[in-house]
Amino acid sequence: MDPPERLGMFRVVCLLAVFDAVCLLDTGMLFPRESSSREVKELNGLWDFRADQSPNRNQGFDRAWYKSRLAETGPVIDMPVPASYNDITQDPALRDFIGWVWYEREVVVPARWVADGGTRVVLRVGSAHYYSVVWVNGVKVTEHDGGHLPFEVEIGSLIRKDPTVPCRITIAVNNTLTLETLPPGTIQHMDDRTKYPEGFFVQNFNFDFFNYAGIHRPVLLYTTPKAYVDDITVVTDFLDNTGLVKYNVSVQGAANATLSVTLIDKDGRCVATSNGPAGVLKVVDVKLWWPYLMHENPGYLYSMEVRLTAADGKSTFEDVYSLPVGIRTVSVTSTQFLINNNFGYNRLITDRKFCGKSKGLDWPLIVKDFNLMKWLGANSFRTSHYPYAEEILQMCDRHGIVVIDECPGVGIKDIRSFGKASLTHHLVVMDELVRRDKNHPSVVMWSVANEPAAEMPPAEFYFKTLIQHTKALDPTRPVTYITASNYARDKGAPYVDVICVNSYFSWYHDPGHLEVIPIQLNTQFENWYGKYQKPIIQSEYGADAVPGLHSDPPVMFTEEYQKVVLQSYHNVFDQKRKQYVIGELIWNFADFMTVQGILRVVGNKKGVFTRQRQPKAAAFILRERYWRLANETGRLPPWTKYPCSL
Ligand code: BDP
Repeated sequence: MDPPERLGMFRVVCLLAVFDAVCLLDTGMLFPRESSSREVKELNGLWDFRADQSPNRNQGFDRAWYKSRLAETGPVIDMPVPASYNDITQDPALRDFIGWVWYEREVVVPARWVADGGTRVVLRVGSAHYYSVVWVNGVKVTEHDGGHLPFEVEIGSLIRKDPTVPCRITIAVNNTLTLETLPPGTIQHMDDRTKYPEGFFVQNFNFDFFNYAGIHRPVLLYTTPKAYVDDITVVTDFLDNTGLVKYNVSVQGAANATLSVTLIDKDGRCVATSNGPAGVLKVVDVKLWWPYLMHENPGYLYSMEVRLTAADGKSTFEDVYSLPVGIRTVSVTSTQFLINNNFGYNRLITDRKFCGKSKGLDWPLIVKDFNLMKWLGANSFRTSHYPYAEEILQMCDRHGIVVIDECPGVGIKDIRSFGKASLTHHLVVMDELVRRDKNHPSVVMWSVANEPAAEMPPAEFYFKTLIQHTKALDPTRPVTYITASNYARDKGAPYVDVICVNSYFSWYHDPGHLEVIPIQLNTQFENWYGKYQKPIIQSEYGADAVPGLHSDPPVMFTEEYQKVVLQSYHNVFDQKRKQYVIGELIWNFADFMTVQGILRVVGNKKGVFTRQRQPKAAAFILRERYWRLANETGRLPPWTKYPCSL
């Protein structure tokens, strides 16, 4: 039975239409997968690398380093891809480098890719921070603005020009942040020669993590036929025990293509079929996608196989793409967040950064972090403060980890970053984010920013536009931003679906006074709910703890203090989760690196795990709590009861 308060505001719209066409991007960005018609060649490994240390950082462009091998125009070092370059050497100048760095690699392209003019060869960069320009054999092929989302370009005709030449890929990446980048920043030149050396400048920004840079996610070549599946959008629903998968497929390279769509379950059985570019697949006895610890079989995925056939008079093309699909619904009421019409209290939410030594995609670390999350009994996280790799979202789909997908809108504090150019770029970033992540069942909400200066007058127009645009892009998911503003002055809050609020009582406010937490946290919740009547997530709370520092009674920076802060917050959550508090996200999953400053001792120490992923005392408090909350649902089979053997 549907609960009466299920207004289903997102569901209703989603039955009417698969996402609206307000997106300004004209192509899809499907994750590159191998199939009978597609091949993938990873270009990960060692690339040649040089940072442009010239005073204006422009020598590489002035001397056209892309025109010949990088090693011919100066010294190069080995640089792993994917990885941040900052911590790879012992050189502080490279760690703190600001400006253009150059990567280059030669690739052997399979002869049949070159020979077959009916094959598209696509060069794809998973992400490079921040601005990238790409050349193939000295010819500029694309550029991309933004540090955490993929971009790609077709290079088939270029490599066919002279098949005897190896394919030389050059990528220049600039990590400079300006008032109009996302996140924003400013460059400050220090011209007082009595204090600073010639040419001294710094990058300023208002966020609390090291501005790691470089090619952070896989670079690869993949093929498709000339006529191909360019994009797929799925929206899912269910009625009783029938699942509904509404789909839309867009095709490029053929005016007329035949499409057949098959939905296959985990055992390889075909459960539904359809034809044509749009339709609804009906799945009898549906197995819904459930979050971890909300069901005994979480993260159930079907596979949707899209098969395209097209002819251009001379040749016939066949393309096959398989998309994992989880069937679930998401809806929000004034007090609840429902997945499949069930209120699970988004409890167990924790927060984390998949960020060890750098920001580069790191499989051992990712798998370790998923194991730690499951050990804790956590079932979700926020991608603070930028989109994570698609590979991580795929893990979330499979393991039933619920995600608030956050764009890189962090540190928007300067009034000049609320201008037209910033907003235009922010809208494009949301387009790119939704285009990339729209089909992940794990993604249940979009977050357009973290702690912007939402009290400033331009914030109202800025966030109204941004949130309405995101809702039009995807009417099936709620939209939020993470606030630290005062409830009475927050200009964007009327437009969000869920209030997400960060607070650090007894840390940044009243440091050392643990006794203020109950009253201040209560007041925080009453004020926000009283004003907006929307469900609330505590999207950050915590305290720094230097591992191994102890004190009883607790003092700041000890493991005991961190424990008591968390416990004091939890006591209030336990009252408020009976009303309208729908989730709790500790800050942070693991310690992480920041810029150097008087508030940070080798990085931010609010992790409940160290950077090496060892638990602090607080991790055991969370584990106890998360499993207890999970058990309270009464929905778990006995073998998951805590304490359990994992
Ligand atoms: C919050 C920010 C987060 C910081 C945290 C802190 O959202 O990025 O790391 O404060 O200071 O306000 O630890």
